[in-house]
Amino acid sequence: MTAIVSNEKIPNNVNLSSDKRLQRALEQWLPNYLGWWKEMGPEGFQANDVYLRTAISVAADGWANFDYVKMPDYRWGIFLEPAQEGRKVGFGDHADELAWQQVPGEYRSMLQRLIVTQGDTEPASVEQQRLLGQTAPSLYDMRNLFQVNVEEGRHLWAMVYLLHSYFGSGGREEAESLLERRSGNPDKPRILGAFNAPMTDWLQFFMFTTFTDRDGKFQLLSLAESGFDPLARTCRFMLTEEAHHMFVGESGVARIIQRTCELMKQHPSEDVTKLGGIPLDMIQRSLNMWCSLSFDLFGGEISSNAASYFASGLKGRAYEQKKYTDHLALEGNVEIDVPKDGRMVREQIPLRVAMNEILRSDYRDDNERVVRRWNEVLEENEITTFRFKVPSTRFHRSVGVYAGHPFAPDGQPLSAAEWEARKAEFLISDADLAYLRSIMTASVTEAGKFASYIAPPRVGIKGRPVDFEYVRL
Ligand code: BYC
Ligand code: FE
Ligand code: FE
Repeated sequence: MTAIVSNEKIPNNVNLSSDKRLQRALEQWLPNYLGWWKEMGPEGFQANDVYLRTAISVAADGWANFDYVKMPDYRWGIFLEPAQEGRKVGFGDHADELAWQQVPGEYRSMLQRLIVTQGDTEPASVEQQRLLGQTAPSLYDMRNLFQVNVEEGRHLWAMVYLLHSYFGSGGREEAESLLERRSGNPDKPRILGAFNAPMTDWLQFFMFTTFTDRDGKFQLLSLAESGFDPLARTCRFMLTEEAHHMFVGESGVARIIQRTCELMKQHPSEDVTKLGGIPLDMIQRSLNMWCSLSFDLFGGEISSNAASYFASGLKGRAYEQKKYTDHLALEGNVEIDVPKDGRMVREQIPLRVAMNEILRSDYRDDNERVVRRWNEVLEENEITTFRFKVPSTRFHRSVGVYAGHPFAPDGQPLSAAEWEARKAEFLISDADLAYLRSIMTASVTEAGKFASYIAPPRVGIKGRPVDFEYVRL
């Protein structure tokens, strides 16, 4: 195992050329992947040069390679973190046994299902974002979108490598299906809810990369603990890419907030929509939408699936080794409020069955930190009349114990009639989306220029100036 990535047709650090059958199988999957990318990847920009980073090594400085690339020529590859000698299963019923280098037979279908679910989200997000290049607020932002897109494509490769290597013909079939489902298509939808939701504009894109990519962070953290070693190592490398996706989202929203504040100060009596800005309450409604859709991605609060994943050593908690001492989780409970007969009843959920809730709760804390930083932008601009808030995990849920029970963003129960009457106050509405479309009709293509609703970033990419030509049109 080396940290350096080979220069083969499929770049890799897994010594792919030593396994000719696997190499051939992946080389056969490659044109199908490229077919999918050309059909469902960024529409209209396949022939343009984009200033992208490509991984050339899994070492900490492995991201040093920045250059112009046409997206279909991006070197999608297979990169695993180096193996740790003698690594043990870190939790569950097999704790302290040697980590598995092959799929444990009894857990085959469970493990395959986890990998397929993870893999399915990656192309789904590319599909959701495929038209956004046509309305980018700047070349800098357009480049960031494409960087995220090619890396999500690589995440698909990461999961397809596992399916092809370890799951035989069943795995190969699943790898094909990953290219056949389509985000939002009622006949062949993507597996998880949020990955079928439309993403029609850049505010939704920045919220998605803030909140939904952050679900990616937490799911990858828990799979990085897996006793199935190839999965753990794959996910650890994916996490390095995920950090950039969340940066794109968080900084994108921060720049929109900054711009809104500037417009509010320049014209204190004006509605910012008259000036082409995005009102703070509209930003909050988009936050509420993507944060709640993303809470659903953690699954039910009470989940026997999650208990099985933990018991079998396949999926741990985030930072399982670093943060916990009891890796069996056979004792103790998590308390949650469950709606029953019109009121909330406090229930004790045994730890293993509550694993989804534990991960969601860590995720929620991370969201709180992000929203605090967005509020600092308001503070720096001396805006005292508004603060952003993370909605309650009860709010707008379609999965788990709160599904079908209306709650306000602060967690207060509502009647069905109150929900209907106030929905447009809580969640991004058709009217909001129509307004956003009206201020995002075309891309801003002059280097260094930015759309009316967003402030420029403080610095460019990899030492390049903000007015660098990040995409050659
Ligand atoms: N939508 O026991 P339950 C990323 C299903 S994001 C639709 O409550 P479980 C990325 C569930 O499948 C990270 N269905 O949940 C981000 C089950 O179905 P069955 C993606 C849902 O199984 C941005 C039933 O409901 N990675 O990487 O413990 C851009 C009851 O399930 C949903 C992963 O998700 C939903 N939201 O947990 C690009 C990791 N939630 O059995 C990429 C792998 C639940 O009744 N996946 N269901 O047919 C998992 O670990 C688990 O499958 C889940 C669900 C956490 C998603
Ligand atoms: Fe991803
Ligand atoms: Fe991502």
